[in-house]
Amino acid sequence: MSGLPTSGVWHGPGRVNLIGEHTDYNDGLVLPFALPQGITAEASRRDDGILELHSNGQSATVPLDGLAPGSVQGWAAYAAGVAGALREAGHPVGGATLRYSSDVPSGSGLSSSAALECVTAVALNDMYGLGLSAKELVPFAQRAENAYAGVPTGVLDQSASLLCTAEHALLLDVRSGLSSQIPLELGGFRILIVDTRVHHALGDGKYGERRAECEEAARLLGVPALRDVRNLGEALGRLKDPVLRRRVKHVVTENHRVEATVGLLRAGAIAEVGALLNASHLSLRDDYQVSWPEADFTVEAAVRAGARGGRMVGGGFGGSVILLTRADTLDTVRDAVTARFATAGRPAPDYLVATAAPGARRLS
Ligand code: GAF
Repeated sequence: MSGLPTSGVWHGPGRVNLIGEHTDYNDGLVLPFALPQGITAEASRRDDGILELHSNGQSATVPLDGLAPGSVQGWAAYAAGVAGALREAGHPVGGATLRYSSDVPSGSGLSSSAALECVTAVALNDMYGLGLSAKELVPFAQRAENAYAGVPTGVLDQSASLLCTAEHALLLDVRSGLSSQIPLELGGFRILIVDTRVHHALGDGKYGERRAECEEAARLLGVPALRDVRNLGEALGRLKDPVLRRRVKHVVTENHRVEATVGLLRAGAIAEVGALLNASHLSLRDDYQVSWPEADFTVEAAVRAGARGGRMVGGGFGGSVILLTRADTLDTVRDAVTARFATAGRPAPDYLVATAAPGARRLS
């Protein structure tokens, strides 16, 4: 145990996905970046086999013996699940006390759950000297979410929280697991996050329904995943179900939009990314059908007020929108969106100017 930190402070960031939505579980491409906002854990190791978790005035005491999928409920399952997944794989994780504090709102589509998993993963990895790399921690955080919390997500959020670096977006090819860091040079532009304050939950069935539709379409097309569709026109011609045709169209075109965005970022052409964000939003609204009214009118009002583009982020049915806008039109765009919410009789949204921050790590 010598040389290992037995206590300290760790941080797991939330994320926004610049583009590449609902592509991860189709073996495709995603392009997220980590936010400075996230979950911080004050943690200390203890050797009595107990995980003691504290967050937001709530506490959970989890005996590690007997920890299994389904044995812990609610928010604590996301954290305890990481310890459970590590132990299942034979990693010698004993007890710990973790006190979490968060500045990323839950249900806002900014991945507070992945932040919770990933801060727990890095803290346990360091305190127990497991020697796992950030990339090696990703499947444990994902298993916590899928098996222990029972939410059937892909790997986007955990990869973003663990693998992102400051001032870069992470281009991840989910099938190969290969990733590259793409400089996110905004120049005179800003990315504004609009939390529409419509609560989103991935466990409510609609997310799982989309996944099942994609799997069914891939099966009918005879490909391992929708990532493998080479000729969209031909694939659409072979599918009879109009719903499945829409889902396929979104996934195939969204993967291309990720590649196009990366090309534009590499060319220093951030302004041109706006059109791809708009196209992604329309595809998520009309073909994937996961948008919600507040997201739609946010993008419309922002573009009318001068934003270059915008789109809903995350699983959908609530959460946040990102807008790409010139720094000198930020206030105009924000005011136009706020006014649009008032016209619709909705409570004003919350705003955050996004910057690309480092992934999960020890702070002290
Ligand atoms: C949620 C999921 F957790 C991700 O895995 C991803 O599928 C995303 O929705 C949609 O792109 O954030």
